Amino acid sequence: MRFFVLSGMLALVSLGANAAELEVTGAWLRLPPPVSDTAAAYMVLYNPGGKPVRIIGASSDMARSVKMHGLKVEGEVMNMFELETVAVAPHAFFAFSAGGNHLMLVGLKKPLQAGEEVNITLHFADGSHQRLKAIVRDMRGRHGSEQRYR
Ligand SMILES: [Cu+2]
Repeated sequence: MRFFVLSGMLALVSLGANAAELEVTGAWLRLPPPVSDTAAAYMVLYNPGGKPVRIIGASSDMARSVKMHGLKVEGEVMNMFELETVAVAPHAFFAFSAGGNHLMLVGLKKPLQAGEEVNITLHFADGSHQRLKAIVRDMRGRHGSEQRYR
């Protein structure tokens, strides 16, 4: 009997190790203007595993929903479009970055403060998920390329 309990526990441990997991660096959220209830989040993801990791969505306790967006230029206008899934290849990076793909927190539940950390959860196709923290940065007054997308 004791043997069965032990082997059950080992199975649980190995399941956890097999779940999709990404290395997250530099996760941040742009402090939105006070009138806005959306905020863009950026980060670099690395897949250290041997299988592709497919992100099928994201969520946050701070927002009604979190979308994955891409950007494309149409004429002189920069338009966002929704990404259904994002696949991170084995041993490859994927960047959500200013001026490119990003996460979009929609329906912020309260005003964000610079320096605050916001929980974001990535949801994977294998049913697992991963929590991360993004720090809120106030970029007002800085003239970078990303200013154009407001
Ligand atoms: Cu967006």
